[in-house]
Amino acid sequence: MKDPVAQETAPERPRPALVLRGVEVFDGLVAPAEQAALVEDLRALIGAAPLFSPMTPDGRPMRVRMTSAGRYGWYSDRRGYRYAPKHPSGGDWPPIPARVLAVWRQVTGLARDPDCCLVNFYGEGAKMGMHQDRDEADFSYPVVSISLGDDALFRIGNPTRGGATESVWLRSGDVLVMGGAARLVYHGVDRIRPGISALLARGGRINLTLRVVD
Ligand SMILES: O=C(O)CCC(=O)C(=O)O
Repeated sequence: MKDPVAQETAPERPRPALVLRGVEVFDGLVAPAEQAALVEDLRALIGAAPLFSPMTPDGRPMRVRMTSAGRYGWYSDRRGYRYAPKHPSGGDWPPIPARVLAVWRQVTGLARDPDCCLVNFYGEGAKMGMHQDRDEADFSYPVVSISLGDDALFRIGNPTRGGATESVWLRSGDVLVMGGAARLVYHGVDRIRPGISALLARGGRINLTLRVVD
């Protein structure tokens, strides 16, 4: 028998504005005032766990600067890509801000919270090559990504490398979910459109990527 109270109180999952190759895009899900509050949360987060430029396993510095929050942070050096329990300075990663967790819960409806919030900072000229997110133990959990600041041209490919791709411009406040059959699609950021947004005082783009790790 249906529980009428549960029906009335269950939060409604928003509808994506666009589904591209199974990747859901929620346009402007984070309202401007909430984006500004998130930037304040991130200012404190980056104060506690400063941005750094990881090395790729073949020894090149990544163009995107990064830090993380949560039980794990994402890290890369000559030893490869992996999750690390500590910031490279040796300190703990700060907790994931409540406002960020609220977005995860809204779009996933999951009781399980993410273990890692990767913070990617894109200055002018920064980009991220096509890759799969596959360092996590259980691919049944989606990946959720929040865009803040300047626009980014996000490219979506296939579950295997190569083949045709399609792109979408992500704007400040957009939220993207890669789940189900789209959990392992190759994706990347070709470029940002600098100076489009006034959200970040010195310009640029911040992307928050949320994942369940283990
Ligand atoms: O910046 C983005 O929108 C994507 C980030 C991403 O793909 C990643 O961190 O793995």
